Amino acid sequence: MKHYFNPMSRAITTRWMLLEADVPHEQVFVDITNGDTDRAEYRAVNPMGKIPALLDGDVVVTEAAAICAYIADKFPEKGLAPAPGTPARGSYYRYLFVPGTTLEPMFTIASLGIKDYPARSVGFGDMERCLATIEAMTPETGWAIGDRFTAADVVFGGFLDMAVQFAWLPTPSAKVSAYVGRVRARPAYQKSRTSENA
Ligand SMILES: N[C@@H](CCC(=O)N[C@@H](CS)C(=O)NCC(=O)O)C(=O)O
Repeated sequence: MKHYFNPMSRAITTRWMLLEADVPHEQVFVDITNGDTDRAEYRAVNPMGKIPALLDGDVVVTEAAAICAYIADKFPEKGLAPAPGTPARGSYYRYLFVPGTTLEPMFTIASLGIKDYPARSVGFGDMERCLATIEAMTPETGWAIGDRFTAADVVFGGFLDMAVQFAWLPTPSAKVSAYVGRVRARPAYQKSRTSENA
C-alpha cells in the first residue's frame, strides 16, 4: 500500500489509522507547498490534488474518512469497525461522516468570518447546531460507539483533536476535553506525531 502523506496535513489522521491497524505501508511524501499536488502524476491519483490518498494495488482511495473506513474493513481481524449490518454500524457511519460533511465546513466558514449565508439550506446549518452535535456525540467514557476503539474515533476524535488544537473550539466542554485526552493518549496517535513521520 502507498500512502500519500505530509505530516502537516490531514494525512496525519490516515497515518494514525494505518498505525492503529498496524498495516505495513509505504509513505510517499507529498510536498504541498511546492506544487506536488498540481503535478499530472499526482492528479492521476487524486483529481482533487489533495492528500491523503491511499493506493492499494489498483484501488485508489481518497478522502481521509474513506481511507480510515477502507482500512478498518480490509483488516476486520483488527477489530476497528463493527460488522456490516449490525446496529452499531449505523452509529459508526454517523461518526465517520459527520466531521467531513458537516462540522468541518461549518468551522471553515466561521474561521473565514462568513456569517451571512442560508443556514437552513446549507448542509452544515449553523454553529449552535454543530456545537450541540459535538456535545451530544462525544462519549462520556470509552469510545464513539462503546467500549471498543474503532475507526470512528480516528475520524471523529481526530477532528475534535484538530478543532481544539486550532482553537476552532476555544472552550471545549469537560467531556470533549476528556475524550480528546483519551484520543491523544493512544500509542498509535503518539507515534503518528513523531518525527519518524516527517
Ligand atoms: N476532504 C479531504 C481534504 C484533504 C485536504 O484538504 N488536504 C490538504 C492538506 S490538509 C491538501 O492536500 N492541500 C494541498 C492542495 O490543495 O494542493 C480529505 O478529508 O481528505
